[in-house]
Amino acid sequence: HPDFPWWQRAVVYQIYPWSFQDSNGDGVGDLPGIISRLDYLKGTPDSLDVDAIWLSPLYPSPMHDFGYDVMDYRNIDPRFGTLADFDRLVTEAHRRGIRVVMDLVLNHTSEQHPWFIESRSSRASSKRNWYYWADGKAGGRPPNNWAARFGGSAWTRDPHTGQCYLHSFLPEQPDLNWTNPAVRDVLFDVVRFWLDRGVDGFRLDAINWLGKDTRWPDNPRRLAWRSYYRQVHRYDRDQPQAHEVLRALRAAVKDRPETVLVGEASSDTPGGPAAFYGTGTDELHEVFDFRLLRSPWQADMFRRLIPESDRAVPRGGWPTVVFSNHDQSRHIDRYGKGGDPGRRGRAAALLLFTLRGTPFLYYGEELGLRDGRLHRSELRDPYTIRYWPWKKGRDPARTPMPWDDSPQGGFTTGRPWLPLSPGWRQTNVACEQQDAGSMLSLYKRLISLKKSSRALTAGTYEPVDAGPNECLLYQRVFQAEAHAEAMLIAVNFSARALTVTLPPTIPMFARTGTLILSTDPQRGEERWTADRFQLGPDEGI
Ligand code: TEU
Repeated sequence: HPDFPWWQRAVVYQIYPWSFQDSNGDGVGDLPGIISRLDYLKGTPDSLDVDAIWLSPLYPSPMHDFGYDVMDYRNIDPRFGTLADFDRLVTEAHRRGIRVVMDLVLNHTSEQHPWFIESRSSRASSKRNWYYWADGKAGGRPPNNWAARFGGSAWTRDPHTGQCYLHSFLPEQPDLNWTNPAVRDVLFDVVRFWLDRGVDGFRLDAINWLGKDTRWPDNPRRLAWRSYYRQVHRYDRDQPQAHEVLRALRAAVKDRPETVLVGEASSDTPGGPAAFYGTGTDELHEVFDFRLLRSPWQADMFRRLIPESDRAVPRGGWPTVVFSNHDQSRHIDRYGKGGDPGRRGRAAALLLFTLRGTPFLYYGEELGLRDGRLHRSELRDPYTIRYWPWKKGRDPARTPMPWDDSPQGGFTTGRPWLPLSPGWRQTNVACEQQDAGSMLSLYKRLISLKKSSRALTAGTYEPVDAGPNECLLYQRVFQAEAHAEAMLIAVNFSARALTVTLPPTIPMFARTGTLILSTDPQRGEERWTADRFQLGPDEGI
């Protein structure tokens, strides 16, 4: 497996720059803060030992969408530091063997980007067609019925010229017109700009939104609870053009074979997000798969969804495993609902590192960090505010990283931009580093296991059909001429103890092996000689 590209062997750690480490006391995380915490991620015996960091957007931004509204693609927001700080981060990360993946927002800019300011200035502007402008219908109605992801119409009328511009997200995030070659040229230059600064790849935001049907047909209606889904998004996402752009982008990074392109797509077309692998080698290297992230904690669901995800990835593409990110409630809270969050969080960790694909961790999950409990007045994200309290929203998952039990968890000497999550006095890095039974210690063991095992990295996923129903059983199997390795994984999705009997199809060597790891901190390494074994409540082995 040394021949596999780095991103197929990597554990990736997502940093939300607002919340990782503040260095200047303004309550907001920053680049010098991140640099000061790199040892936590790699390079010392205490490190987590991740291989790459993905940084949510750092670009200058009015922060309506906390950086996903970009004002300047070639700079760093002063809240986070300077380009010199960024260069230092890349150097320091690389020195420790950490790759750096930038977030890249191609679908839209900020309304305060100079391109949009120019575009909206007049119908005759040279940049008018860098964005989508259309005439509204009679009676002040928008050009069509398209709904924005964050609520309301996807069109906003600009009083200055009387036309409407398209925004798939907030009105402060006008969509770029990708049919315009000038848009492609300038953004592909941005890609080269960051590659020249040493970044190792990009996480491409909302990639299935690039390209629209510019005849502006209405989306077909359907019945749904939430307004955004009261229409089939047939004409405003998943257009052929997105694939065309990705093929061109893949070709543009061909001369830098170490570069990884990871895409975020929330498509409900038949191919789903996996369509953005293209043939497997001509679009994205990796596409996030949110099936498990969106699933309730049920063995039946996981049993059905895992092979679906696995099969969706074409030859040449590589799967991802992701349970949490900055867009939803943390998985310890989601999966933990109606059960023991701590124990279920540990079982989920076992899945994260033993399923086939690159694991993506979201900062803090390795501590078992819980969602913040926020008052209305503390909310910052417009999407969270709009649907509060009917939807939990995104702010609860964006609270500061707790490093120790000093004031504000060592995150800031000032007032943090969001309050810390409850429990941070125990759930913090310093505490958990002292405790062999902590979530952090489990993550470290799993990361080291994943990286030392060919079965876990390069092996196939083989479901094992054996009861009881609440137990998910599978094997990861690696076979090459000189090396054969198999791991059997069992996860108890219930809160009662179970006895599992292995079916005769499991080969003999798996019946007489070693129990390498249990999510139960009390259970140590065991010799394995029988075809049946016990699982404690919520235990994974
Ligand atoms: O999210 C795109 C996306 O699919 C959203 O609909 C997501 O599901 C939503 O945040 C609800 O949970 C990306 C980014 O991850 C998100 O943070 C940005 O706000 C969005 O794009 C716009 O850039």
